[in-house]
Amino acid sequence: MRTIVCLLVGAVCAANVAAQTARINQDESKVPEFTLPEILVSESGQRISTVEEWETVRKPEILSFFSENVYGETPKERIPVKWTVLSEIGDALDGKATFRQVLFTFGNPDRTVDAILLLVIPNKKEGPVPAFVSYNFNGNHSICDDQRIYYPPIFHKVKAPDDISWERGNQKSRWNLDMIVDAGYALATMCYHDICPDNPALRDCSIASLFSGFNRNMQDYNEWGAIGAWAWGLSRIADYLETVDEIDASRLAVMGHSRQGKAAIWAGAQDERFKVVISNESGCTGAALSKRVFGENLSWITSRFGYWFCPAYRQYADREEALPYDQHQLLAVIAPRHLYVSSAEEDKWSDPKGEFLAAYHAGEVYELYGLKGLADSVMPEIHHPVHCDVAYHVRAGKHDVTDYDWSCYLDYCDKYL
Ligand code: GTR
Repeated sequence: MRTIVCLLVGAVCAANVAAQTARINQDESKVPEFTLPEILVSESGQRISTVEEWETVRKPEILSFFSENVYGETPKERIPVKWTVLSEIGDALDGKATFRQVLFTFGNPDRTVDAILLLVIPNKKEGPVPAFVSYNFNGNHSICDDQRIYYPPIFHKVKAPDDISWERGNQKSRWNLDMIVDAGYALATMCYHDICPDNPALRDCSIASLFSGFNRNMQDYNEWGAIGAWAWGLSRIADYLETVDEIDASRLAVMGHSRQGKAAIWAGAQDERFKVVISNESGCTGAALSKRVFGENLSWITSRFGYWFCPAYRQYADREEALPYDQHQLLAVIAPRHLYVSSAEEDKWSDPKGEFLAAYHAGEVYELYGLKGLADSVMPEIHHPVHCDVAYHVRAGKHDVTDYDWSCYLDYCDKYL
């Protein structure tokens, strides 16, 4: 009997997935006609033509839409944090770098959440260095082979027993530490599950649980989801970096891949300490325009990953045409700080063209500041990065972070950070 029920449930789930997959469009000729919401016209119809109008009228409107309807409101309450240096490894990367591992203990003694930051600092430097702030997916120990890197505190709760991607060094191809350090940059990285496990059943272990009025089941319309919590955590890393002598905290770049690209954009939109915001293939509800309904769409993302967003966001599932805002407006909020959007040719799920177009249209606000957006509305060719104040590249290959991506980010940061 039990087997039959399981089989039936399995068949229904598979049918649902198949039905949803069928609704995923990856054919450019089937992109619906749409009008892109105006960046420079306010809700009351006022045309925005100065930086002052932008900053006082339009930018706050855009930020409130995204916080009330998409990612949820970031609580203002201050959560106490204690930083404890766990280890200092001066001879990392063949003596080129220092690895400092810092335990962040959030909360009060009766209820805490732990996270470990790995700070990679170049040993050769003349003064404080700029830093990339970026989460890793599978633990600090997955970004390089060094045996001395600790596993994340949340490790045993989130790791599936047979998941080899959690092995030491397993994700090192995404983190060319030599390249970053040789270019004179530090890297501050943390496992994103430490801040908020990417599993709604573990919401009790996330930093969200430390705030007063914590709601385990996320019933409030505007309550922040996991992306909001991850973005909050990126800002807490920035708080710490402001106290580190070797880091120039006026030169921080926040970078994220995929779901972490979404979090990096949301963090960059809210926290002006991030001077460069880099979205690596962030796709749906990241850099890509939702109204194109190409690749991952709102029905899919809110049913699979509803807990990333506030409950209000579901009202737009299958109703992209009803969205009063789109992602180009969120990207524009980052101006006049620097913005880099990148795509991978084979990553249709993330809609490379939609990512490019959002970055292109965000340029309107950069121009208001006298800066340069992407000049051409036609996507550049593969491996032809465009580095204006807004930057974009598309590379060959799949959804991933590669040395090519990093080399482009480093070139861009050398110029603008
Ligand atoms: C996918 C999800 C995307 C993207 C990606 C990732 O399954 O549909 O929105 O975030 O995961 O984070 O790797």
